Amino acid sequence: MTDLLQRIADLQAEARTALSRVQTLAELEQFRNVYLARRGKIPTLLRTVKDLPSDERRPVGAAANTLRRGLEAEYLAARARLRARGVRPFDVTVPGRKPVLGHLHPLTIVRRDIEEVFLGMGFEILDGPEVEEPRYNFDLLNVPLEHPARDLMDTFWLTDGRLLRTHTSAAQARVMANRTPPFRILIPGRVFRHEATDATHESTFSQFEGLYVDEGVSLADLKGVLGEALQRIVHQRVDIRFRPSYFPFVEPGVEVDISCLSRRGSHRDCRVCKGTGWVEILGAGMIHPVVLQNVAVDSTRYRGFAFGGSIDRLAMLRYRLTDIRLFWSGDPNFLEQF
Ligand code: FA5
Repeated sequence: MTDLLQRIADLQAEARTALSRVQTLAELEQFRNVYLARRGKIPTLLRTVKDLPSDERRPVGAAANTLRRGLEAEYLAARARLRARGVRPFDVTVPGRKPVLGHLHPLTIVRRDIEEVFLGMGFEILDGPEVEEPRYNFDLLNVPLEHPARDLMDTFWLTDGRLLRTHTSAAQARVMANRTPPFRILIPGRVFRHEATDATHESTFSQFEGLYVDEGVSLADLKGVLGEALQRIVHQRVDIRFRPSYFPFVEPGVEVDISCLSRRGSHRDCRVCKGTGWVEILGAGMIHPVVLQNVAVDSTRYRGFAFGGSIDRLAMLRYRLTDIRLFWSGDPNFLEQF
């Protein structure tokens, strides 16, 4: 037993000498590895205590434990000392650290630009709720319950019978019901569709809805206003194409495409225009007389046009992006580029 107690005393002397030579935190860690870590000399010694005859176990175990606790305390004190030494006094001549500044999301930049362009054309900017009643999303827009056009959209339904609006057109009836013509209104906002995503489709995206109601408004006004506005929003010369289309709340209806900007020359493998050279940006048309009657606008006197476009797709064209899903990816490498 005296042999073992002597070994413990020797180990203590050895460890103290080693600790007194430590100059840096790295050396201190080395010390801990040699003496105190799980495979270090002291825990290894402690593990042998259980194999000793019972009368030796207690005194040897007590001595080894006292050694371990003492060295651990010395190790912690040495660590605190070395760390404190690493702290330099405050140096007023060191250049300050530049704080990272936040910035607007690209969709916000483009939404504000769209608002700016339409404000310049005499439009008023309004808002509508994202959680909507089917009445505004469908019924008042001439899309009754059993109408197959409801299948045109995949809807996120809430358990209380309401829904996440599938288009900003949901706000049309809300705002028109509270106005007397003439009026020009723009309603930007988020919309939600329960559909598979790809390079040009998201389940959450942003639209801007426009309404222009006055006496004598015609399809020519629609073409003029949209043609001018889109050029200004995309910030460059683009070709614009109007195609006949169908929406139950307009008659006639059109879809508007912009020439694809994501590639110069060949669009053969382009994910944005899928080889066609055109990107669909919005749906539009002359407001259906039934919709005007639904909101108590005299459809014999007033006519109007409406349009609903994708802010995300305009932003894709503006910044030449090839995947709409980047906007909501939350990827800082993407967002820092704006
Ligand atoms: C509508 O949402 C109609 N409310 C537009 C409208 C308003 C027509 C007023 C007539 C009068 P549509 O589902 O086609 O229509 O969507 C409008 C535009 O949003 C499309 O042209 C397209 O550019 C964009 N879009 C449609 N689905 C998605 C999607 N999943 N992700 C991103 N953009 C989309």
